Amino acid sequence: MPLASAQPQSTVVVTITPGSGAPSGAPGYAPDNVTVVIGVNNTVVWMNNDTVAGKGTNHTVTPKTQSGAGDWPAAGSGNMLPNATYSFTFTVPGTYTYYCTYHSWMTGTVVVEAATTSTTSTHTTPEFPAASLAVILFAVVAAVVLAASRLKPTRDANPWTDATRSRKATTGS
Ligand SMILES: [Cu+2]
Repeated sequence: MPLASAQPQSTVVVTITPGSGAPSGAPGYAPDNVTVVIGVNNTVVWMNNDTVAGKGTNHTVTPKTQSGAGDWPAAGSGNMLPNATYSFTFTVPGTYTYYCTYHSWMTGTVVVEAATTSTTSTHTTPEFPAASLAVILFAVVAAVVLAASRLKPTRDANPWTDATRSRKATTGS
């Protein structure tokens, strides 16, 4: 079981194309070259779509070379009947090549790249607090403005102020 952080968010689909059982159908895998990123799309699904005229052809997805500490089991897919699917989740960065044991002209490559930390943590996290901070700031300013405008007429209509003003006027004359 791979680590939780190595779990992909999406899969990459490689199709075994109709007619790939003949040399003219090379390389037979479409796309025959894929690059995946661990934690993003590091599960590759191969689909045997070679079902021409309802009969179809068996194929395999068999590891040929793996760089570094590649952990792709040598058996690969084993025999794949028409419409069969096979998937493998790559958890070790490196370059992997594979082929079909029945048809030597069928070859493909998977390049596995290490997880980039910026995609999950550095990029998305700061944007949310910044946005909510702006909303909070706007709400505070709006509340202060609203409160100030409500206080004003109340102070003007204060009877105490009016009384003081009229008393002053009386003593003045
Ligand atoms: Cu084949």
